[in-house]
Amino acid sequence: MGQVAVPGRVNLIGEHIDYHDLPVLPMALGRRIEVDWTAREDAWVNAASVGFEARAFRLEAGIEPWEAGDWGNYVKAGAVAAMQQWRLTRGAELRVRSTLPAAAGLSSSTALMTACTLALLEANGIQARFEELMAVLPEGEYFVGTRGGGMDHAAVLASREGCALRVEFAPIRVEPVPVPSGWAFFVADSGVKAEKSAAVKAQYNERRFAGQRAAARLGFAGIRQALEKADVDELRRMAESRLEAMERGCFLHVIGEAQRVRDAVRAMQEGDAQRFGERLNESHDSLRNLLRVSCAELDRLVEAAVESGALGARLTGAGFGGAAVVFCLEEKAERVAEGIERRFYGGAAGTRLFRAFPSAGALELTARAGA
Ligand code: NG1
Repeated sequence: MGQVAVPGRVNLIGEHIDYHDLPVLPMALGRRIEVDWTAREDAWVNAASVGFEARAFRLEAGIEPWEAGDWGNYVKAGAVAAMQQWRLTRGAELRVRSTLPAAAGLSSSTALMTACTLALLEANGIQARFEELMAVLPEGEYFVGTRGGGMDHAAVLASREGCALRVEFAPIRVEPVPVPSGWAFFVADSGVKAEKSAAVKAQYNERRFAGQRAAARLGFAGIRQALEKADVDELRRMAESRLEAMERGCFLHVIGEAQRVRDAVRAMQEGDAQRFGERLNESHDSLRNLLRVSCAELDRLVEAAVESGALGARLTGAGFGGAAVVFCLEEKAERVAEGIERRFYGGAAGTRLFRAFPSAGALELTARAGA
């Protein structure tokens, strides 16, 4: 018997660039998914979660997903990911609990999948290292249909309390960046569900492939390689003259966002709140105008936050609904929250607006539990 806990995450900056292997800056939340596990003698996995129908399957080669949108697919995805790298001989009883809202851009699906992977590994007596997990988890998510990047898995596993996490890809490398005291973050739900298992999936994948095609058309192996080989202004000129609208928008967003992440990390290290906020605002503009993944409600929410005294605000996660991340100084936090409630929610926001404190990832939580 045992328990694993995997938090959700909020991405501070670096949106839709992880799948181009460019660095991002998320942080883990205090809200999490917990899975109690009991190992079984046979290969069956029985998964239960309050409010959902129980699911059961066997650990064997060629596991097939249930219908699209079925919560059990994340449990299967967790199992499939683990089986890529390790031999699992025992199934488990899994009981899932969550304080993390679903489809709000907070990585609840990644947290669930990752928690199931960790629970099944523990039930089999296997201790996995971060790099080993990162080699299978992002790909495992493809089981539910999203060709995502590795940001969410890295953030929910390796975040440290009090820090944001700078994540580099290929090879994977993480660096905790302490959040200066006096800085405050909120997560605000737009109320528009961003169900990645449904129609949004195709739109997300389309952005990814358009970016790759853009790089290829300009003669580069990828956007990261383009940034390594050419200067940004030169790339902008090439994009303007040689790419059609969709590819151009995706390409320009990605190269701009990569620069903003670099500057935002420096601003955080230097405690420059004004500059950090500006990069967040620019990121939202780019997601809305170039990548086109925002929606009217998210735009209104971001505007309400800035009008209420936030230094920066932007949609967070894949977009198409979900949540915004709001950044302000601690001394203004109460006023900003009140302003957002009045301007956007038209009264008390309830659970739709909450403070996001930089929290520990699953690995730190496990280490603490074992200490
Ligand atoms: P969300 O939708 O917030 O889980 C998705 C991807 C990320 C990243 C962001 C956009 C998955 C599991 N997550 O995040 O890797 O690409 O969109 O920055 O695919």
